Amino acid sequence: MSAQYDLVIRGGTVVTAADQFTADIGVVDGVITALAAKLPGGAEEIDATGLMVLPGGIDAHVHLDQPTSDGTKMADDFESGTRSAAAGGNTTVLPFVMQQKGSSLRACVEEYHRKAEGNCYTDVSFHMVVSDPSPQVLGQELPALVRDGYTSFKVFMTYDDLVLNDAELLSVFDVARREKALVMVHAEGNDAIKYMTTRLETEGKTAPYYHAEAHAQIAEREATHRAISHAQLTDVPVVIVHVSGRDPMEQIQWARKRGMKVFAETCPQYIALTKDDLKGLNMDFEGAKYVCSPPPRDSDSQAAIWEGLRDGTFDIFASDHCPFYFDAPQDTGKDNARARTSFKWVPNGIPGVETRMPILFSEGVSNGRISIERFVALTSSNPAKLYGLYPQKGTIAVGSDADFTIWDANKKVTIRQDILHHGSDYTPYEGMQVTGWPVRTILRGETIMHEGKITGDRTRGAHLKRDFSGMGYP
Ligand code: DUC
Ligand code: ZN
Ligand code: ZN
Repeated sequence: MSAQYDLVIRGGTVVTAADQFTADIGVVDGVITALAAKLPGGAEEIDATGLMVLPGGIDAHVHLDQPTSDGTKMADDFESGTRSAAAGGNTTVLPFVMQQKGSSLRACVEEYHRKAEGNCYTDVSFHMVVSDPSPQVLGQELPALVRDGYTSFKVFMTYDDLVLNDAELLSVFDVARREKALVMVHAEGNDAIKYMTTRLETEGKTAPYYHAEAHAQIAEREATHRAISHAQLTDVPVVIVHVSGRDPMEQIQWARKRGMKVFAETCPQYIALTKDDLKGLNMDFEGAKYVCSPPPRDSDSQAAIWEGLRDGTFDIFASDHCPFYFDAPQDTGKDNARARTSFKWVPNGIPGVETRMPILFSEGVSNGRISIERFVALTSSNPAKLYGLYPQKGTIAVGSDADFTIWDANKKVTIRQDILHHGSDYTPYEGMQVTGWPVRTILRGETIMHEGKITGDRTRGAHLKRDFSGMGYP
Protein backbone atom coordinates (compact mmCIF):
# COMPACT_ATOMS: atom_id res chain seq x y z
CA MET A 1 0.00 0.00 0.00
CA SER A 2 1.47 3.36 -0.92
CA ALA A 3 1.88 6.02 1.77
CA GLN A 4 -0.87 8.59 2.17
CA TYR A 5 1.63 11.44 2.44
CA ASP A 6 4.90 12.23 0.70
CA LEU A 7 6.17 13.60 3.98
CA VAL A 8 5.04 13.53 7.59
CA ILE A 9 6.72 15.77 10.18
CA ARG A 10 5.94 14.24 13.53
CA GLY A 11 5.60 15.48 17.06
CA GLY A 12 7.03 18.99 16.72
CA THR A 13 5.66 22.12 18.34
CA VAL A 14 3.95 23.80 15.41
CA VAL A 15 4.09 27.58 15.74
CA THR A 16 2.16 30.17 13.75
CA ALA A 17 1.76 33.90 14.27
CA ALA A 18 -1.37 33.11 16.29
CA ASP A 19 -0.64 30.03 18.40
CA GLN A 20 1.41 26.92 19.09
CA PHE A 21 0.38 23.30 19.41
CA THR A 22 1.83 19.81 19.07
CA ALA A 23 0.84 18.10 15.83
CA ASP A 24 1.89 15.95 12.93
CA ILE A 25 1.97 17.66 9.53
CA GLY A 26 1.16 15.78 6.33
CA VAL A 27 2.46 16.95 2.96
CA VAL A 28 1.44 15.90 -0.54
CA ASP A 29 2.94 17.40 -3.71
CA GLY A 30 4.67 20.16 -1.77
CA VAL A 31 1.50 21.36 -0.07
CA ILE A 32 0.25 20.87 3.50
CA THR A 33 -2.75 18.53 3.37
CA ALA A 34 -3.20 17.56 7.02
CA LEU A 35 -2.51 18.75 10.56
CA ALA A 36 -3.55 16.33 13.26
CA ALA A 37 -2.51 14.82 16.55
CA LYS A 38 -1.55 11.54 14.86
CA LEU A 39 -1.26 10.99 11.13
CA PRO A 40 -0.68 7.73 9.25
CA GLY A 41 2.67 7.03 7.61
CA GLY A 42 4.43 9.13 5.02
CA ALA A 43 6.91 8.07 2.32
CA GLU A 44 9.37 10.27 4.23
CA GLU A 45 9.13 10.80 7.96
CA ILE A 46 10.85 13.48 10.02
CA ASP A 47 10.84 13.26 13.79
CA ALA A 48 10.56 16.79 15.17
CA THR A 49 10.03 15.81 18.80
CA GLY A 50 11.53 18.47 21.04
CA LEU A 51 11.84 20.92 18.14
CA MET A 52 9.74 23.80 16.85
CA VAL A 53 8.21 23.70 13.39
CA LEU A 54 7.89 27.24 12.07
CA PRO A 55 6.66 28.55 8.72
CA GLY A 56 9.70 28.96 6.45
CA GLY A 57 11.42 32.28 6.95
CA ILE A 58 10.58 35.01 4.45
CA ASP A 59 13.29 37.64 4.15
CA ALA A 60 11.49 40.54 2.51
CA HIS A 61 14.56 42.69 1.88
CA VAL A 62 17.70 41.31 0.24
CA HIS A 63 20.05 42.49 -2.50
CA LEU A 64 21.60 39.89 -4.79
CA ASP A 65 23.80 40.29 -7.86
CA GLN A 66 23.04 43.99 -7.99
CA PRO A 67 25.10 46.22 -10.26
CA THR A 68 26.85 49.10 -8.47
CA SER A 69 27.62 52.55 -9.83
CA ASP A 70 31.27 52.49 -8.70
CA GLY A 71 32.39 49.02 -9.76
CA THR A 72 32.43 47.48 -6.29
CA LYS A 73 31.31 43.92 -6.47
CA MET A 74 28.36 42.44 -4.65
CA ALA A 75 29.44 39.28 -2.87
CA ASP A 76 26.33 37.21 -3.54
CA ASP A 77 24.65 36.15 -6.71
CA PHE A 78 21.38 34.24 -6.61
CA GLU A 79 23.08 30.93 -6.02
CA SER A 80 25.18 31.91 -3.02
CA GLY A 81 22.59 34.33 -1.64
CA THR A 82 19.74 31.81 -1.65
CA ARG A 83 22.09 29.09 -0.36
CA SER A 84 22.88 31.31 2.60
CA ALA A 85 19.19 32.11 3.00
CA ALA A 86 18.29 28.40 3.11
CA ALA A 87 21.01 27.76 5.69
CA GLY A 88 19.50 30.51 7.83
CA GLY A 89 16.01 28.97 7.81
CA ASN A 90 14.49 30.92 4.91
CA THR A 91 12.37 29.44 2.17
CA THR A 92 11.58 32.68 0.32
CA VAL A 93 13.54 35.87 -0.24
CA LEU A 94 12.49 39.11 -1.92
CA PRO A 95 15.42 40.69 -3.79
CA PHE A 96 15.36 44.01 -5.62
CA VAL A 97 15.48 44.54 -9.35
CA MET A 98 17.60 47.68 -9.52
CA GLN A 99 16.60 49.98 -12.37
CA GLN A 100 19.66 51.65 -13.84
CA LYS A 101 19.00 55.26 -14.80
CA GLY A 102 18.15 55.45 -18.49
CA SER A 103 17.15 51.78 -18.65
CA SER A 104 13.78 50.28 -19.20
CA LEU A 105 12.40 48.80 -15.98
CA ARG A 106 10.96 45.87 -17.91
CA ALA A 107 14.38 45.11 -19.38
CA CYS A 108 15.88 45.19 -15.88
CA VAL A 109 13.23 42.76 -14.61
CA GLU A 110 14.00 40.42 -17.49
CA GLU A 111 17.71 40.67 -16.79
CA TYR A 112 17.12 39.66 -13.15
CA HIS A 113 15.05 36.70 -14.26
CA ARG A 114 18.00 35.56 -16.37
CA LYS A 115 20.30 35.90 -13.35
CA ALA A 116 17.93 34.02 -11.03
CA GLU A 117 16.70 31.29 -13.37
CA GLY A 118 18.10 27.91 -12.33
CA ASN A 119 20.17 29.50 -9.56
CA CYS A 120 17.88 29.57 -6.55
CA TYR A 121 17.76 27.19 -3.60
CA THR A 122 14.79 29.09 -2.16
CA ASP A 123 11.78 30.69 -3.77
CA VAL A 124 12.26 34.32 -4.75
CA SER A 125 9.95 37.19 -5.60
CA PHE A 126 11.19 40.49 -6.96
CA HIS A 127 10.58 43.98 -5.67
CA MET A 128 11.68 46.72 -8.06
CA VAL A 129 13.67 49.90 -7.49
CA VAL A 130 12.42 52.88 -9.49
CA SER A 131 15.39 55.18 -10.02
CA ASP A 132 14.30 56.77 -13.28
CA PRO A 133 10.60 57.63 -13.23
CA SER A 134 10.35 58.66 -16.87
CA PRO A 135 6.93 59.11 -18.50
CA GLN A 136 7.44 55.73 -20.18
CA VAL A 137 8.17 54.02 -16.84
CA LEU A 138 5.34 55.71 -14.93
CA GLY A 139 2.78 55.59 -17.71
CA GLN A 140 3.37 52.16 -19.13
CA GLU A 141 6.06 49.94 -17.68
CA LEU A 142 5.25 50.23 -14.00
CA PRO A 143 1.48 49.70 -14.35
CA ALA A 144 2.07 46.69 -16.62
CA LEU A 145 4.65 45.19 -14.25
CA VAL A 146 2.34 45.58 -11.24
CA ARG A 147 -0.39 43.78 -13.16
CA ASP A 148 2.14 41.07 -14.02
CA GLY A 149 2.71 40.33 -10.32
CA TYR A 150 5.59 42.67 -9.37
CA THR A 151 3.47 44.48 -6.82
CA SER A 152 6.04 46.43 -4.78
CA PHE A 153 8.76 48.91 -5.57
CA LYS A 154 11.30 50.87 -3.63
CA VAL A 155 12.24 54.51 -3.99
CA PHE A 156 15.29 56.25 -2.55
CA MET A 157 15.42 59.68 -0.94
CA THR A 158 19.22 59.63 -0.98
CA TYR A 159 22.23 58.56 -3.12
CA ASP A 160 22.98 60.79 -6.10
CA ASP A 161 22.40 58.00 -8.61
CA LEU A 162 19.10 56.88 -7.07
CA VAL A 163 17.50 59.83 -5.28
CA LEU A 164 14.07 61.04 -6.41
CA ASN A 165 13.02 64.61 -5.78
CA ASP A 166 9.70 65.38 -4.12
CA ALA A 167 7.85 65.82 -7.41
CA GLU A 168 9.16 62.44 -8.58
CA LEU A 169 8.27 60.77 -5.30
CA LEU A 170 4.74 62.10 -5.54
CA SER A 171 4.36 60.88 -9.10
CA VAL A 172 5.62 57.39 -8.22
CA PHE A 173 3.33 57.25 -5.18
CA ASP A 174 0.45 58.24 -7.41
CA VAL A 175 1.11 55.29 -9.72
CA ALA A 176 1.17 53.01 -6.67
CA ARG A 177 -2.20 54.33 -5.57
CA ARG A 178 -3.75 53.88 -9.01
CA GLU A 179 -2.28 50.43 -9.60
CA LYS A 180 -2.64 49.19 -6.02
CA ALA A 181 1.04 48.55 -5.46
CA LEU A 182 3.13 48.98 -2.34
CA VAL A 183 5.84 51.62 -2.19
CA MET A 184 8.88 50.96 -0.03
CA VAL A 185 10.87 54.00 0.98
CA HIS A 186 14.54 54.44 1.80
CA ALA A 187 14.01 57.46 4.04
CA GLU A 188 17.20 59.47 4.49
CA GLY A 189 17.51 63.06 3.31
CA ASN A 190 20.16 63.42 0.62
CA ASP A 191 21.04 67.07 1.16
CA ALA A 192 21.38 66.68 4.92
CA ILE A 193 23.74 63.73 4.45
CA LYS A 194 25.81 65.63 1.89
CA TYR A 195 26.04 68.66 4.16
CA MET A 196 27.26 66.51 7.04
CA THR A 197 29.67 64.62 4.79
CA THR A 198 31.32 67.81 3.56
CA ARG A 199 31.54 69.21 7.08
CA LEU A 200 33.14 66.05 8.45
CA GLU A 201 35.58 65.76 5.56
CA THR A 202 36.60 69.39 6.01
CA GLU A 203 37.43 68.55 9.61
CA GLY A 204 39.55 65.62 8.41
CA LYS A 205 37.06 63.11 9.74
CA THR A 206 37.18 60.52 6.99
CA ALA A 207 37.34 57.16 8.85
CA PRO A 208 34.43 54.70 8.40
CA TYR A 209 33.03 55.70 11.79
CA TYR A 210 32.02 59.11 10.41
CA HIS A 211 29.58 57.42 8.06
CA ALA A 212 27.38 57.06 11.15
CA GLU A 213 27.62 60.79 11.90
CA ALA A 214 27.02 61.82 8.30
CA HIS A 215 23.91 59.65 8.11
CA ALA A 216 22.43 61.34 11.17
CA GLN A 217 19.19 60.12 12.64
CA ILE A 218 17.81 63.64 12.08
CA ALA A 219 18.14 63.08 8.32
CA GLU A 220 16.26 59.80 8.66
CA ARG A 221 13.55 61.38 10.81
CA GLU A 222 13.04 64.26 8.38
CA ALA A 223 12.82 61.97 5.35
CA THR A 224 10.48 59.60 7.14
CA HIS A 225 8.13 62.47 7.88
CA ARG A 226 8.37 63.75 4.31
CA ALA A 227 7.65 60.30 2.87
CA ILE A 228 4.68 59.94 5.21
CA SER A 229 3.36 63.37 4.18
CA HIS A 230 3.64 62.45 0.50
CA ALA A 231 1.83 59.19 1.23
CA GLN A 232 -0.93 61.08 3.04
CA LEU A 233 -1.32 63.53 0.19
CA THR A 234 -1.45 60.82 -2.45
CA ASP A 235 -3.48 58.48 -0.23
CA VAL A 236 -1.26 55.46 -0.66
CA PRO A 237 0.09 52.87 1.82
CA VAL A 238 3.88 52.93 2.28
CA VAL A 239 6.48 50.75 3.91
CA ILE A 240 9.35 52.56 5.61
CA VAL A 241 12.21 50.09 5.31
CA HIS A 242 15.29 49.62 7.49
CA VAL A 243 14.14 51.89 10.33
CA SER A 244 17.10 52.39 12.63
CA GLY A 245 15.91 54.11 15.80
CA ARG A 246 13.56 56.10 17.97
CA ASP A 247 13.24 59.29 15.91
CA PRO A 248 11.88 57.80 12.67
CA MET A 249 9.76 55.40 14.75
CA GLU A 250 8.02 58.36 16.37
CA GLN A 251 7.10 59.66 12.92
CA ILE A 252 5.61 56.29 12.02
CA GLN A 253 3.65 56.17 15.27
CA TRP A 254 2.47 59.75 14.67
CA ALA A 255 1.09 58.74 11.26
CA ARG A 256 -0.54 55.57 12.54
CA LYS A 257 -2.35 57.49 15.25
CA ARG A 258 -3.91 59.52 12.47
CA GLY A 259 -5.09 56.37 10.75
CA MET A 260 -2.52 56.33 7.99
CA LYS A 261 -1.39 53.10 6.44
CA VAL A 262 2.29 53.27 7.20
CA PHE A 263 4.13 49.97 7.62
CA ALA A 264 7.59 49.56 9.05
CA GLU A 265 10.54 47.23 8.75
CA THR A 266 13.62 46.95 10.94
CA CYS A 267 16.72 44.79 10.68
CA PRO A 268 19.25 42.83 12.78
CA GLN A 269 21.89 45.57 12.59
CA TYR A 270 19.65 47.87 14.62
CA ILE A 271 19.41 45.48 17.55
CA ALA A 272 22.80 43.76 17.38
CA LEU A 273 25.19 46.57 16.36
CA THR A 274 25.77 50.18 17.38
CA LYS A 275 27.65 53.02 15.73
CA ASP A 276 30.59 52.18 17.98
CA ASP A 277 31.15 49.08 15.86
CA LEU A 278 32.07 51.43 13.02
CA LYS A 279 35.06 52.54 15.07
CA GLY A 280 36.71 49.19 14.35
CA LEU A 281 39.87 48.87 16.41
CA ASN A 282 40.78 52.39 17.38
CA MET A 283 39.06 54.10 14.41
CA ASP A 284 40.77 51.90 11.84
CA PHE A 285 39.36 50.61 8.57
CA GLU A 286 37.84 47.50 10.18
CA GLY A 287 34.89 49.78 10.88
CA ALA A 288 34.01 49.60 7.17
CA LYS A 289 32.68 46.09 7.81
CA TYR A 290 29.70 47.68 9.59
CA VAL A 291 28.95 50.50 7.14
CA CYS A 292 25.35 50.32 6.05
CA SER A 293 22.56 52.85 5.59
CA PRO A 294 20.90 53.88 7.76
CA PRO A 295 23.76 53.09 10.14
CA PRO A 296 23.41 51.33 13.48
CA ARG A 297 22.68 53.90 16.21
CA ASP A 298 23.06 53.74 20.01
CA SER A 299 21.74 51.74 22.93
CA ASP A 300 18.72 54.02 23.35
CA SER A 301 17.76 53.36 19.75
CA GLN A 302 18.22 49.63 20.28
CA ALA A 303 15.82 49.85 23.23
CA ALA A 304 13.35 51.76 21.07
CA ILE A 305 13.58 49.13 18.34
CA TRP A 306 12.75 46.43 20.89
CA GLU A 307 9.72 48.41 22.03
CA GLY A 308 8.64 48.65 18.41
CA LEU A 309 9.17 44.95 17.78
CA ARG A 310 6.97 44.20 20.79
CA ASP A 311 4.22 46.78 20.39
CA GLY A 312 3.57 46.34 16.66
CA THR A 313 5.27 49.51 15.39
CA PHE A 314 7.29 47.08 13.28
CA ASP A 315 5.52 44.72 10.95
CA ILE A 316 8.59 43.14 9.42
CA PHE A 317 12.05 42.07 10.51
CA ALA A 318 14.16 41.72 7.35
CA SER A 319 17.91 41.43 6.89
CA ASP A 320 18.61 44.12 4.29
CA HIS A 321 21.26 41.61 3.18
CA CYS A 322 23.50 43.76 0.96
CA PRO A 323 26.73 41.82 0.86
CA PHE A 324 30.11 43.17 -0.16
CA TYR A 325 33.53 41.67 0.26
CA PHE A 326 35.78 43.38 2.73
CA ASP A 327 38.93 42.48 0.89
CA ALA A 328 38.29 41.66 -2.77
CA PRO A 329 40.49 41.25 -5.85
CA GLN A 330 40.90 44.27 -8.17
CA ASP A 331 40.11 46.65 -5.32
CA THR A 332 36.37 45.89 -5.55
CA GLY A 333 35.54 45.36 -1.85
CA LYS A 334 34.76 47.68 1.02
CA ASP A 335 38.48 48.01 1.62
CA ASN A 336 39.15 49.75 -1.69
CA ALA A 337 41.69 52.49 -2.20
CA ARG A 338 39.13 55.24 -2.72
CA ALA A 339 37.13 54.18 0.35
CA ARG A 340 40.27 54.67 2.43
CA THR A 341 40.22 58.36 1.46
CA SER A 342 36.70 58.93 2.83
CA PHE A 343 33.86 57.00 4.42
CA LYS A 344 31.63 58.31 1.66
CA TRP A 345 33.16 55.84 -0.79
CA VAL A 346 32.68 52.74 1.40
CA PRO A 347 30.00 50.55 -0.20
CA ASN A 348 26.87 50.69 1.96
CA GLY A 349 25.59 47.33 3.07
CA ILE A 350 26.31 44.26 5.15
CA PRO A 351 25.54 40.55 4.83
CA GLY A 352 22.84 39.12 7.09
CA VAL A 353 20.34 36.81 5.37
CA GLU A 354 21.67 33.73 7.20
CA THR A 355 21.87 35.29 10.66
CA ARG A 356 18.59 37.26 10.63
CA MET A 357 16.39 34.62 12.23
CA PRO A 358 18.93 33.33 14.78
CA ILE A 359 19.71 36.87 15.98
CA LEU A 360 16.06 37.82 16.46
CA PHE A 361 15.25 34.46 18.04
CA SER A 362 18.16 34.58 20.44
CA GLU A 363 17.93 38.22 21.43
CA GLY A 364 14.14 38.28 21.28
CA VAL A 365 12.62 34.90 22.14
CA SER A 366 15.41 33.26 24.15
CA ASN A 367 15.97 36.48 26.11
CA GLY A 368 12.25 36.85 26.80
CA ARG A 369 11.68 40.10 24.91
CA ILE A 370 9.14 38.79 22.37
CA SER A 371 6.95 35.71 22.09
CA ILE A 372 7.63 32.95 19.62
CA GLU A 373 4.35 33.82 17.86
CA ARG A 374 5.57 37.41 17.40
CA PHE A 375 8.86 36.03 16.05
CA VAL A 376 6.91 34.06 13.43
CA ALA A 377 4.82 37.12 12.57
CA LEU A 378 7.86 39.35 12.08
CA THR A 379 10.00 36.87 10.15
CA SER A 380 7.41 35.08 8.02
CA SER A 381 3.67 35.75 8.32
CA ASN A 382 3.68 39.55 8.14
CA PRO A 383 6.02 39.78 5.14
CA ALA A 384 3.81 37.23 3.35
CA LYS A 385 0.67 39.19 4.24
CA LEU A 386 2.03 42.62 3.40
CA TYR A 387 3.62 41.67 0.10
CA GLY A 388 0.85 39.47 -1.28
CA LEU A 389 2.14 35.94 -0.68
CA TYR A 390 -0.33 34.89 2.01
CA PRO A 391 -1.67 32.24 2.63
CA GLN A 392 0.42 30.33 0.08
CA LYS A 393 3.43 31.37 2.17
CA GLY A 394 3.92 32.55 5.72
CA THR A 395 1.81 30.10 7.72
CA ILE A 396 1.29 26.45 8.56
CA ALA A 397 -2.20 25.58 7.38
CA VAL A 398 -3.88 23.06 5.11
CA GLY A 399 -3.45 24.31 1.55
CA SER A 400 -0.33 26.38 2.22
CA ASP A 401 3.03 25.51 0.69
CA ALA A 402 4.95 23.01 2.82
CA ASP A 403 7.69 25.50 3.70
CA PHE A 404 9.14 24.94 7.16
CA THR A 405 12.02 25.85 9.36
CA ILE A 406 12.61 23.20 11.98
CA TRP A 407 14.10 25.08 14.86
CA ASP A 408 16.14 23.92 17.82
CA ALA A 409 15.36 26.52 20.49
CA ASN A 410 18.15 25.27 22.74
CA LYS A 411 21.00 25.01 20.28
CA LYS A 412 23.85 27.35 21.16
CA VAL A 413 25.94 28.60 18.28
CA THR A 414 28.77 31.09 17.99
CA ILE A 415 28.34 32.97 14.73
CA ARG A 416 31.55 32.74 12.76
CA GLN A 417 32.38 33.42 9.14
CA ASP A 418 33.47 29.81 8.60
CA ILE A 419 30.05 28.34 9.44
CA LEU A 420 28.15 30.63 7.08
CA HIS A 421 27.25 30.02 3.44
CA HIS A 422 27.22 33.54 1.99
CA GLY A 423 29.70 34.95 -0.50
CA SER A 424 31.14 37.69 1.71
CA ASP A 425 34.53 37.18 3.30
CA TYR A 426 33.30 38.31 6.73
CA THR A 427 30.25 38.56 8.95
CA PRO A 428 29.55 41.67 11.02
CA TYR A 429 28.30 39.31 13.76
CA GLU A 430 31.59 37.40 14.19
CA GLY A 431 31.79 35.91 17.68
CA MET A 432 28.18 36.60 18.64
CA GLN A 433 26.70 33.79 20.69
CA VAL A 434 23.12 32.86 19.99
CA THR A 435 20.66 30.41 21.48
CA GLY A 436 18.30 28.93 18.88
CA TRP A 437 19.22 27.80 15.39
CA PRO A 438 17.50 26.34 12.33
CA VAL A 439 18.36 22.66 11.96
CA ARG A 440 16.33 21.90 8.85
CA THR A 441 14.79 24.02 6.09
CA ILE A 442 12.05 22.50 3.95
CA LEU A 443 10.89 24.10 0.71
CA ARG A 444 7.61 22.80 -0.72
CA GLY A 445 8.09 19.47 1.03
CA GLU A 446 11.77 18.94 0.21
CA THR A 447 14.61 19.36 2.69
CA ILE A 448 16.99 21.98 1.31
CA MET A 449 19.18 22.33 4.41
CA HIS A 450 19.88 19.84 7.18
CA GLU A 451 22.24 20.44 10.10
CA GLY A 452 24.07 23.18 8.24
CA LYS A 453 24.47 21.19 5.00
CA ILE A 454 22.74 22.31 1.85
CA THR A 455 20.85 19.29 0.54
CA GLY A 456 18.64 21.09 -1.97
CA ASP A 457 19.20 21.77 -5.57
CA ARG A 458 19.76 25.26 -6.93
CA THR A 459 17.17 24.71 -9.65
CA ARG A 460 14.36 24.11 -7.15
CA GLY A 461 13.61 27.71 -6.20
CA ALA A 462 10.90 29.40 -8.22
CA HIS A 463 10.02 33.02 -8.86
CA LEU A 464 6.68 33.95 -7.29
CA LYS A 465 4.35 36.48 -8.84
CA ARG A 466 2.27 38.23 -6.24
CA ASP A 467 -1.22 39.65 -5.80
CA PHE A 468 -3.27 40.89 -2.89
CA SER A 469 -6.16 38.41 -3.25
CA GLY A 470 -5.28 36.68 0.04
CA MET A 471 -5.33 39.66 2.37
CA GLY A 472 -6.53 42.52 0.19
CA TYR A 473 -4.56 45.60 -0.76
CA PRO A 474 -3.55 47.35 2.46
N1 DUC B 1 19.72 50.64 1.27
C1 DUC B 1 19.37 49.39 1.33
O1 DUC B 1 18.19 49.10 1.34
N2 DUC B 1 20.29 48.45 1.36
C2 DUC B 1 21.64 48.70 1.37
C3 DUC B 1 22.04 50.07 1.19
C4 DUC B 1 20.95 51.04 1.23
O2 DUC B 1 21.17 52.20 1.24
ZN1 ZN C 1 17.67 51.35 1.44
ZN1 ZN D 1 18.35 47.23 1.21
